Amino acid sequence: MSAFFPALTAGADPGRIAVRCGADTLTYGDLARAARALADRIAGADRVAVWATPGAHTVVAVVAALLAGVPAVPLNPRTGERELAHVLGDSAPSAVLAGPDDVLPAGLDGVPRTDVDLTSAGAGSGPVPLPDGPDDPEAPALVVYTSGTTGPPKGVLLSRRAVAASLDALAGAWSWTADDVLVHALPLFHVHGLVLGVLGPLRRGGELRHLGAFSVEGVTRELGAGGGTMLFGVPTMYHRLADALAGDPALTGALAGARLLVSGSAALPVHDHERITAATGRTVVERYGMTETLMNTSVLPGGGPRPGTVGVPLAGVGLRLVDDDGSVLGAYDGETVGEVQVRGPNLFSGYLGRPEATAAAFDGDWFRTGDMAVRDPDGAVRLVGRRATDLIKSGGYKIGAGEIENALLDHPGVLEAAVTGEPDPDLGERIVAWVVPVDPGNPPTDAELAAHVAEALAPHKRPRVVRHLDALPRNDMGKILKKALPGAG
Ligand code: MCA
Ligand code: AMP
Repeated sequence: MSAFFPALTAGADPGRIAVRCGADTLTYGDLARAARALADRIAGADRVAVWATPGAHTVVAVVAALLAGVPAVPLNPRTGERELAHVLGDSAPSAVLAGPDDVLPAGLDGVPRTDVDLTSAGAGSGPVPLPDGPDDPEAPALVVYTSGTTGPPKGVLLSRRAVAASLDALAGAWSWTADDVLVHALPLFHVHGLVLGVLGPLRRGGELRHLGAFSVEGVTRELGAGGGTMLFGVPTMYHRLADALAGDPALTGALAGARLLVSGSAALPVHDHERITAATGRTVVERYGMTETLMNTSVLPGGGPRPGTVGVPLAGVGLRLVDDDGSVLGAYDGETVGEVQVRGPNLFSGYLGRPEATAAAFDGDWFRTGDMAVRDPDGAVRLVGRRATDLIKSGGYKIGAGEIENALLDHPGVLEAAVTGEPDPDLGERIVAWVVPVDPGNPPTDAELAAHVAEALAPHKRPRVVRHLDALPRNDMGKILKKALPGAG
């Protein structure tokens, strides 16, 4: 019996498709058998890392960890050396779960490997007795790493309660059921792709089609003839779909035929909303969330298009706007700006090993999101900016300027470095590195600096633009004045 995944239980139809990723197809019966076998092998571990490639092995690994009650730490399979060392040192997993063909980097040499065996899926057809993890809903299910403004990423502890509450609130808002076939190509080491995109359909008893990598053709195929009913994506993906719509009737038909198109992780520009609606007649529904809070708000499907807003608080979520002086703002006037604070069963349990950072993130039981917003007269939340300018959202990934600056300063050719984000039509924001070279006559090339950051941290954190300066603008105290960078601010 699994209360977390009712569709994996003995009474549910084991022949129903749970997951299709590339060549791998798993029914609920297959998934139950493969996850059960793996859960038995990891039972009793304190924590396991998951080499989160975009495929069926990751799905089985995370389901097994939930069944065994062992917190899972998803790892970006493209993570660079420095970031991987940090995550492993911080989370101390007792094993790493990986596909049998995955080649793991040297940084994982000290962590025992457990292969995820999909073939155990085929070893039977009867009902599988399943463990259901701990009874305690507060037990951690996942530790997901997220960037802050300074320093290395922090591990966000997500309980079984938070994951279940957020998924069930979304199911209510979106009428998400076992009949839905969810299509997406999101990475499986962040909340969007893993919690919403994998645990979401499995908790409903529906189907997941993961594309492996995003492509217009893949979306067209799986949403169209493939029978997909829902699409999840970040704005960069919807921007690329909007670009492709004009000459592509098959894509137009596929999007028009979907029951629900959902965008999140960053703002979808109104222009892209409009292009998609004009071509397909469908409105893209935006929802607003955060690693620490899971999902907070959503536009309600069928309520009319609301480009530029992220909708209303989901069931169980308390949301308020707070002024700089700490006073609560009650105006629903579409003008009064305050920081978004949220509370509810969707919230995380704390940052792993960082009680001070956890305490600083809360005002009583309200979590300070750092997002600035207004409320429209109908209660819809309109995000207007972020409190911290040192957080960059690129391709839907949250990236701290400080972590890139530290990586750049490790390069022998870099004397000083500052990192900013600037608007980008495809990525939302692109990462710009401002660099003072050690030797102005022989500065490191842009490609060298991009590769250096990609190898230390992750490819999506690499600077897309490098600008050379003789010196960084600083105030009397020596602090870098990013707003004084040429053309910035
Ligand atoms: C290029 N590449 C490199 C380098 N240059 N690799 C190493 N070193 C270099 N110097 C490689 C990349 O690894 C990649 O390989 C390819 O070149 C293209 O890279 P890039 O241009 O960075 O990526 P892209 O193809 O443009 O990706 C766009 C994307 C991606 C698909 C939209 O940004 C994406 O998946 N975003 C999703 C982010 C997300 O899920 N955020 C959720 C967190 P290859 O082609 O082989 O891959 S937010 C969240 O969870 C909250 C709760 C929420 O609200 O959702
Ligand atoms: P992350 O910490 O990576 O989970 O990213 C969370 C942040 O993404 C939020 O604090 C917001 O700034 C941003 N975000 C998520 N969804 C949306 C959305 N629909 N519109 C605008 N920003 C969003």
